[in-house]
Amino acid sequence: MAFRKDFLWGGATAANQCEGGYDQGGRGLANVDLAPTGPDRFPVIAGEKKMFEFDDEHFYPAKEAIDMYHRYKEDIALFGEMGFKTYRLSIAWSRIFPKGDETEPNEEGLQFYEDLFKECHKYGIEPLVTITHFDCPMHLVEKYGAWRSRELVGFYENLCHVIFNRYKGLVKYWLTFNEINMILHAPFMGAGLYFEEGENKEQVKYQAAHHELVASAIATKIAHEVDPENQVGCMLAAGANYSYTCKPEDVWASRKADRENYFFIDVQSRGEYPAYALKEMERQGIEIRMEEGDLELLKEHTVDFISFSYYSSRVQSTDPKVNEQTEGNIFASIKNPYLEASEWGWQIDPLGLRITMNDIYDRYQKPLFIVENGLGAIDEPDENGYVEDDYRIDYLAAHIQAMKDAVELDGVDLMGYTTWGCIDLVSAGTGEMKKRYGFIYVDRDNEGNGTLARSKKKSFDWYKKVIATNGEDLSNH
Ligand code: P53
Repeated sequence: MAFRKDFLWGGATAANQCEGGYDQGGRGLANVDLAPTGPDRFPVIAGEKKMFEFDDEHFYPAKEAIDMYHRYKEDIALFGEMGFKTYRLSIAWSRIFPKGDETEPNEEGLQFYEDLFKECHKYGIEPLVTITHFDCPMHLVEKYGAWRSRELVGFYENLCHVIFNRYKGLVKYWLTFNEINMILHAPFMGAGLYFEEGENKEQVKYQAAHHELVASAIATKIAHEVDPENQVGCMLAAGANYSYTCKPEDVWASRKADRENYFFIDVQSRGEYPAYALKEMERQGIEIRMEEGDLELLKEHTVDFISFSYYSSRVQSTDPKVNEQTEGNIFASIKNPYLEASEWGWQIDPLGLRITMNDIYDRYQKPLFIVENGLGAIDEPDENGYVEDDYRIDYLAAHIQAMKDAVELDGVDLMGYTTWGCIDLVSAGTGEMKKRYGFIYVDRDNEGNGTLARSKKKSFDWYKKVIATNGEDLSNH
């Protein structure tokens, strides 16, 4: 048997992409609510276009999303039917602290997640909780400039105190920041950063990153103090960088691109700013303001496991003639001529998952957890909402096989696997509903029309079988 007996199979979602109910239960407004669909989405999530309130010209898909706020019981029952061992979800910070800087939490928000976690346990599903999945209360954005301000560390610490105590015994797996490296690529979505004219963006991003890294270490400390059973992970948007050729300059460029992302995990897992990053910051004139005790916190409270998302590998080249890019503006890279791509231009590379797992395991030697993987595709349901999604089954089977190889043939220690968007939800990159990842179809379109009814796709029963056989049977029949 390749996988551990207690291997954590499941699926993953994020609050802002599925809950909706953006103004219900006392919830405050968050950065993620204000990302519209359409051409303005990228400038907004990149912190280039200011959108601090809703306007009439745009559609904001997170407001209602797939209404999981009201339908979570039905959805968790379906996860239970598939045999999920775990369900990765995120807490919406602004449900617990609507403004972010209050001293007392919002009881209604706390109760909502308590009920949800209890619902999971009814089906033997262990919640895996992302403390922040791209969300930051808008009040913190407007009053403090979000994570550029040191004060956010204290507000995050309060949040952690409250949730670790309240959910003790209900939750034991925690992730501090979803795709912490996203701060470099989509800083408003990743960390609430909006840039003012003339600001040194790199300086702001790395200062904000320092605050998140310290906050992550403090969260790990508190989690362990509140309950020694708690296990805390970091979370990286992963995907190995390949060199386009064997030209040493290309190889070096791909190493540098890897380091840009590993930087965060180097701090969270090894507990120190890596030498290469200190040198690079020095060259770029970036100065990180630290407080006394920061370096000790980072060193003493490293993560228990490394989690990551994997959708694709990436390619680097130094040759200006090699410039054909993949689609997708957040993580665009050079096109790999050996790979096929999804309808959204994300290149499909199962072996790249095995390579990425080995890279990460070699580097940190801690248990790994794949907390996102999957295919965003256009589904065509029949009149009963059934989708024959063999393309999704093929994608997942190939990636699970690669992950099996990493475990069985390479000895990588893997705790679990949660596919992204186990139920169709709003795309983070584009805001579309049309880009679907789920085993469960949701009747809703890009403009917000539809009944929100849930129905099983072909992949539903397939994944159920994969889980029942602990990954031994990946066949599609
Ligand atoms: P969507 C880009 C590249 C890698 C991971 O993405 C990314 C993104 C954002 O587009 O984000 C993660 O929805 C993220 C999820 C997101 C998922 O990947 O654009 O953690 O919130 O939905 C898939 O297809």
